[in-house]
Amino acid sequence: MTKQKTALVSGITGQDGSYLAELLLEKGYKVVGLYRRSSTNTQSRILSLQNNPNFSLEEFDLTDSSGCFSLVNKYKPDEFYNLAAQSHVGTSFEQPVSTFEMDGLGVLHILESIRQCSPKTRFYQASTSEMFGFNYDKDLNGNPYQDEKTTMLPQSPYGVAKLAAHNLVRIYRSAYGIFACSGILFNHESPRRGEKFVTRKITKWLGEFNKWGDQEFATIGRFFDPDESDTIYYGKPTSRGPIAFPKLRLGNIKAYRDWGHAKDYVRAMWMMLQAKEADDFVVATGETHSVEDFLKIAFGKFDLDYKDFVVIDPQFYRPAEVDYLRGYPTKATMQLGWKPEISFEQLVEEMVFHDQTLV
Ligand code: NAP
Ligand code: G4F
Repeated sequence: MTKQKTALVSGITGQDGSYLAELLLEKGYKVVGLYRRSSTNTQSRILSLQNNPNFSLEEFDLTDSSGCFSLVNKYKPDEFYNLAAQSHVGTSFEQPVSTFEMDGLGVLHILESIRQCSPKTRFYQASTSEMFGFNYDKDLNGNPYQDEKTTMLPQSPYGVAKLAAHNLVRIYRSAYGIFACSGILFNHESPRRGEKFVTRKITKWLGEFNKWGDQEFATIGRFFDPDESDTIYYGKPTSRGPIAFPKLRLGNIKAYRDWGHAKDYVRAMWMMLQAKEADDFVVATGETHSVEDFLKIAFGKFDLDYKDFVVIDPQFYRPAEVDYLRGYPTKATMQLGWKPEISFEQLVEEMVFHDQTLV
C-alpha cells in the first residue's frame, strides 16, 4: 500500500488554494491548509472541505519566519504549495513594502524552513506572468509571446517581489538540491476569483445590474448628470428621488491578458511536483484577449452594449501597466503532458452566469 502524502497549502482561503485543496483531496492526500488570522471569516471558498477528515487548517503568516519554521518542522510534508501572497498588482503600488515582505521575503522563510528541517519536501512557488512586465519575444509569424526564455522586466512592486522569490527558488534548487519549482502562471480566473480583479469586477457588476433591473421600479434609460461622462442608469423617479444604478468604472480596457481557468492551472501545479526533475514552467493558454473583448462577450450574453454602461475612470489606471501577455506553454505540454481544457468563452460564460445567481 502506498503511503498517504501530506501537502501543506498556503493561501488556502484564496481562489487557487481552494481548487488545489479539492484536487489533492480527490487524489487521496492529507491536506493542511494554511490561513492567516482575520477578525472576519475568510473561509467561504473552503466551506465544503471543513468536514473532510483529510483536511485541516493551521494559522500561518508569510511574514512570520518562526511560525513558518515550526509548521514545516511539525509536518515535514511531502509537498508544500505556496499560493499565499498579496496578489493584487494595483495594491502593490499603494503598499509596496508589505507586498515585498510577503511576496519576496515570505518565500525565503519557507525555503529556509525546508532547507533546514525538511529538505525532502517538494516545493511549489506561485510565480507569475507579471514578472515579464512589458517584455515579449516574437514567434516566426511575428506574434508577440512570452515563455520560460523571455527576459523578465517587471513593471510593478508585485512583479519585482515575485521575481525575487522566483530567483530564490532557482538558487535553492541548484545550490541545495531542493525539489523546488516555480509555475509561471498567466492570469487564471473562475467564479471564485477575488472581486477586485477585472474579470470578476465585470461579472459581479452584471449580476447586480440584472438583479436591480428585475425590480418593478427599474426603467432602464439615460439620466444625465451635470458631469455627462458619469451618465448613470436609473429607475423611475420616486418620492425618495430617482433610484439609480451606478455605471461600471474601469481603468485600462485596452490591456491584453492570456486568461485561463483556475481549475486547469492547479492541475499544472500538482503535475510539476510529480515530475522527475524540478524545473520552472509557463502555464498559459497561448491565446490573448483584451479587457474590452471580455466586456463585449460578458455584456453580449444579455444583448447589451458595454459602451452604454462603462465609464473609464483614471483612478483605476496603474502608475505602470503591463500591456500584453500571451504565454506559450509548450514546455509544460511536452514535459508534463499539461494542456488547458476550458476555453476563454466557457470561462466568461461560467463567471457571468455564476454571478447572476449569487447577488
Ligand atoms: P488570492 O485569491 O488573492 O489568494 C491569496 C491568498 O494568500 C489568500 O488566501 C490570502 O489570505 C493569502 N495571504 C495573503 N497575505 C498573506 C499573508 N501575509 N500570510 C498568509 N497568507 C496570506 O490569489 P490567487 O488568485 O488564488 O493566487 C494564488 C497565488 O498565485 C498568489 O501567490 C498569486 O500571486 C499567484 N498568481 C495568481 C495568478 C492569477 O491569475 N490568479 C497568476 C499568477 C500568479 P486572505 O484570504 O486572508 O486574504
Ligand atoms: O485583473 P487584474 O487586476 O489582473 P493583473 O493585474 O493582470 O494581475 C493578475 O494576474 C497576474 C498574472 O499576470 C497575477 F500574478 C496577479 O496576482 C493577478 O492575479 O487586471 C488585468 C488588467 C490590467 O491591465 C488592469 O490595468 O485589467 C486592467 N484593468 C482595467 N480596469 C483593471 C481595471 N484591473 C482591475 N483590477 N480593476 C479595474 O477596474
